[in-house]
Amino acid sequence: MVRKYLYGSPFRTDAVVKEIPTEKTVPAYGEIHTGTGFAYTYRMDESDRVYGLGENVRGINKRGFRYVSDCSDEPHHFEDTASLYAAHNYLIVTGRETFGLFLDSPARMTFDVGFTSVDILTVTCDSANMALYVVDGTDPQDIVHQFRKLIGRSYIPPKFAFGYGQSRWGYKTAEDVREVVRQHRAAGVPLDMVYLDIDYMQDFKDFTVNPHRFPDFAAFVEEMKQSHVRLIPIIDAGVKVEKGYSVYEEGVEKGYFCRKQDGSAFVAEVWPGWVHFPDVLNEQARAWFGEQYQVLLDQGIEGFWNDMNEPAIFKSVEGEQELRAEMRNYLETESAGQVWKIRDMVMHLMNNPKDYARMYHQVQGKMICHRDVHNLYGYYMTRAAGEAFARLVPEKRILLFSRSSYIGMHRYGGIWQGDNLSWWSHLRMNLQMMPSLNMVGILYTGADIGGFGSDTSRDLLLRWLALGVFTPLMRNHSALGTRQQEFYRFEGTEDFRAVIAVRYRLIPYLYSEYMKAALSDTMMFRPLAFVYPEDSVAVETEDQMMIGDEIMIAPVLVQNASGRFVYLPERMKLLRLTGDAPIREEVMEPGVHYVKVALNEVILFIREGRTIPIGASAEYVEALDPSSCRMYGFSGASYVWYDDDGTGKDYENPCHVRTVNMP
Ligand code: MIG
Repeated sequence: MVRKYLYGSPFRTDAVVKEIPTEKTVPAYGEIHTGTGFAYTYRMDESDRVYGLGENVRGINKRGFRYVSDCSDEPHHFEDTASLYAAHNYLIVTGRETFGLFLDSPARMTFDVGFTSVDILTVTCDSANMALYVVDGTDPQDIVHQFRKLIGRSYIPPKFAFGYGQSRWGYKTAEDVREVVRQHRAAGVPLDMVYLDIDYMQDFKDFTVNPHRFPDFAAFVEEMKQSHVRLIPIIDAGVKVEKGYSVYEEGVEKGYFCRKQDGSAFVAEVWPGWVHFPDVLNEQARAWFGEQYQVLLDQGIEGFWNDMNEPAIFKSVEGEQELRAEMRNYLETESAGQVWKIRDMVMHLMNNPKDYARMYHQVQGKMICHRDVHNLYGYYMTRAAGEAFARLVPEKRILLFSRSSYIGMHRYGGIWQGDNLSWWSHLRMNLQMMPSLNMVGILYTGADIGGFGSDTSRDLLLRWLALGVFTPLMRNHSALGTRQQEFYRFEGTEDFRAVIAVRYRLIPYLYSEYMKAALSDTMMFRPLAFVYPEDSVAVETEDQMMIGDEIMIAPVLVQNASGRFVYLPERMKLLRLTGDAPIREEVMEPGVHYVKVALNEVILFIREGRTIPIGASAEYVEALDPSSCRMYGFSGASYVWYDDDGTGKDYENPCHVRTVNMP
């Protein structure tokens, strides 16, 4: 049961797809205060656990810390970074009482989950206008299910998107890309996608391709397809200000860029230099921006990643002017030594709230200050693309994922988990974010494998790949200037092949579980706490994960470990997979076990009474042979197996589902 409460006149975010009547009474749980802002307070019982908040730092149980929804470009986030790239204002409280909360406002919001005061949960929002949804249900999984029905079906990517992708900020030319493909094919390492980062563009102009680096782009896209590799270009939020550049000129002419309050252009600097931001909150502008993707679709492109859409700003014209003035003032009045002041001035040029307050949208004839709707920008940019694809290529699934997001965006695309670092703690965070993202409908997701910033190491990359084997988005990506981390940069490349090939052996199961989760509004990645709520050890186990109804994973998350302790809440069968080698199996009793895990090995646990299909690997998704699948697990068990051609949209067709028994 979902109930809706309205305070003031909230901005219509389109997070929710189901119209439900507004309640006249007050919510059953917690208290609400409105004034200049909005505040929700709930007194937590000692036994209460709090889940949700999607893309965020720390554990799966969010209790004991505070988090802020304020979409931010945070390439150096730490354990205490309050805001990442997304705003997912959704919580589940479970314990004495069990309920879900969705606070639908695009304004900045703070979640103090027993941080200031251990048993008080407070959500405060800068704006007093709020649509609040309260979900009653029997348990967290039921609450997620009802919430997911409220916000609509999750995005479904093409099947090739379940393959392995190689990316790096720094691939510049067609030859760079060819080399990546050659290396993978030569070593027999599966590969389905190579990502194009900003250097493929002409001067970082969206929807252009540098003709010197890619002399005949369409032919190159086709050449790659002959090698069964899709190119996935990046699109940035900012459109370069440049006379003669059609996207810029058309946007200006039609008034489709964000402006300042006085109607003049809002100008900011990002990679292309000075840019305008398309006003994706405006319906016409959104349709127009979405149609720009056609240029690349026409050249054979079948997938995109949308970047810098918080939107990230290096500086604005006004910010630069202010800095100059402050600098002059500082140099004239301050004595030397306080260098940090200058540093701070420069730092605050980037992603400055003052700039977000200067920027305006035109929504249904009304000027809306960007500051008040900031958290929607990434969602709406990605929505622009998703809506356009539905019009331009209605029969086709296009791969699409975004950096920034808000609840509702899961209907149009997935996300990657932003600029992480090559840290073991970020490997753990990747795992722990998965179920929280599933709670808000984001199923197609994964993190930059190996870590984006800083230098990775061989064992970190192998362990990260072994987790990435299970995440729908499996992409190795890294930043310019960091250690190169394609598998072939390391010794013992056969170990990498052994791990990545396992992904392809598991695609029949992973794709099936993804599709079932999407089609039935359920989670693919489930915390042990949701599956074994009566088991007090399972409830606190956050470094293992359930995937679908059948398996549990327990990735190695620390350096120099030859294995790890694994907690089994029930009897399970351990499977050890190394490339195409015969799978080694062992039934294990409930309790704690130390399990050795070699660097070239992927382990998983099948629950008692369950079975899953595992096939032979292949060099790319389309070469997978369903007839190579065998059922693994417990004899007599049956599995509901979803499969389709991975391109069409007739998901509901019953011919895609069959029940298979383990002999
Ligand atoms: O300011 O396009 O998160 O994946 O490689 C950095 C360059 C801009 C940020 C993205 C990252 C990408 C990078 N981008």
